[in-house]
Amino acid sequence: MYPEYMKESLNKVAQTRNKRFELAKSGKPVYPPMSAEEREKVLNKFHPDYKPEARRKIRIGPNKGEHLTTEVADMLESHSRIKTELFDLTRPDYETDILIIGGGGGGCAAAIIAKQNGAKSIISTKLRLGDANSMMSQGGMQAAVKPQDSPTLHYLDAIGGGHFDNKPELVRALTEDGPDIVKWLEELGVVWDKDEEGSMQVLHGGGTSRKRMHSCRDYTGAIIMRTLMDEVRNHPDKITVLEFMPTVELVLDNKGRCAGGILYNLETEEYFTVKAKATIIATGGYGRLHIRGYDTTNHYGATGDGLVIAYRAGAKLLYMDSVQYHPTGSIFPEQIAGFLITEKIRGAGGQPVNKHGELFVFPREPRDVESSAFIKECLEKKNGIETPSGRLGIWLDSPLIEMLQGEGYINKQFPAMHRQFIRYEIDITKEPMLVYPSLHYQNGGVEINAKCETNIPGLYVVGEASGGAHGRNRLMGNSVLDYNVFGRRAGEYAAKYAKSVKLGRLSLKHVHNYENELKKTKIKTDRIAPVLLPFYTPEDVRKRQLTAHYEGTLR
Ligand code: MEZ
Repeated sequence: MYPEYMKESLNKVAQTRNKRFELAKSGKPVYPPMSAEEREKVLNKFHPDYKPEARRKIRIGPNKGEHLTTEVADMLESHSRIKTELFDLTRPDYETDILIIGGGGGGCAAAIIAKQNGAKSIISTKLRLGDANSMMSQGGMQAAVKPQDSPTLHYLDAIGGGHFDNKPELVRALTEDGPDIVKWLEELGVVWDKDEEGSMQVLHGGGTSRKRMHSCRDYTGAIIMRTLMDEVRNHPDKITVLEFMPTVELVLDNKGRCAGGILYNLETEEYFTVKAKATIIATGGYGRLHIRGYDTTNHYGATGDGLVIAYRAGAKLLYMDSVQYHPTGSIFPEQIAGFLITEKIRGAGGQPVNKHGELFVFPREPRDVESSAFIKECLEKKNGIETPSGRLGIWLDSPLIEMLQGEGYINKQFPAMHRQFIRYEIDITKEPMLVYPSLHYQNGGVEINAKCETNIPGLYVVGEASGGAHGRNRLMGNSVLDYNVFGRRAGEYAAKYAKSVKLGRLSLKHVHNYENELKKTKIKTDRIAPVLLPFYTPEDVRKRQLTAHYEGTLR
């Protein structure tokens, strides 16, 4: 229930609703989209990435000298969790064709396709299979399947949204594989939203020129993830899943090829060695680093682990200076601060309005621009709504959707969101939600090509852990597509590579060298990474993770 003092502002939103409804219904633009110059201006002044302290030079490793997001540079300039001299790599605990690091959508898609290509894999996952951002995506997946659309138009939208910084070959792979992914997922068991004639239901997202967002109500990620997990679990002879066993370092061979990893059992505190002909990193992003102190929409395990181990092994990173803030994270009730309020709400006609009930921005600008406009409205224009703890937010007018799409639409299309707010005595069919930008996505990552190969032979990266497909700003629904497209590609190419490679002597020399580089550069830090768990993990659990560096035992 909203506090009494918000009622005056809520009344203003209700008073302007009819007029906003008439305009939206007329088909005329409800608010003019910004020009390129206006976008640039609002980004420069208000986007968190553009603050001088948001980036700093990294002093070691393959990207040495480049400016990275400050928290990412701090995480990369860190000590390993392991003492390399303790490991006997001549007798690995496991041997397999492919080690897949990460049990989210990308990892599962890779394992399924690797199996079809005759390869056995081990999935090493920090939490349970499916505990990932893939499970949490709500609004949908972009793919150009309609007659008025095409992969070329999808390509142009993605490139424009990414500020023309995207790697063209990756955008091409993303958009051209899109229609196939819709079909593949449906064949595996995903039940897409369809209209009464049985055609795919599609909606707009921010920055899209055509409606191409495919959804499963507002739990698209959960449906896709569960389907992929079922498929993985159906093949225990070919896919082994090791839960609560994150990979904490990669292993290379004497020719610099990736040859597996060191896994750490979070429950028993034992280390295990895995020898693999090829390795795929699918560890997702870093939202739980809470860059610039922002709340996050991300899963508890999103601590950027894959970036650290790849970087220490010599993998080059791309666009690690760019963070995505989703415009509509929940800001009230404060128990769910940061939670995702899907962009599908705006795709269905929901509007962001200020404390006077005024629409102040085109509702579907690309995410970085929309977020910056919200921050400006709150901080510069002083038109935000204050929460009881002094945070500021913008109304997201959901009752307007019921007027535009018909009564019952919210309950049908957003059942999870509807229920979520009912718990706090807020009925979003009648009252708006209060939102503010929330850290949502890591735009950059390990540099890959369209086969998901990195600069380290035998190391493949997919999904949010990779960089380049989305340039410096991803559009909605392209990440669900991304982990499916590149997960499948990595599974195929890694399986083919695994058939021909003959590994040499295994080594952790790169970890040792990295420690030496820290010393030589006089970097003094007590940071240990991969981080594995966020900093607010309960003290007793956290302490165990930190001391594992010294106390972890070998099997
Ligand atoms: O692609 C996303 O980030 C997504 C689908 C999020 C959402 O707003 O629902």
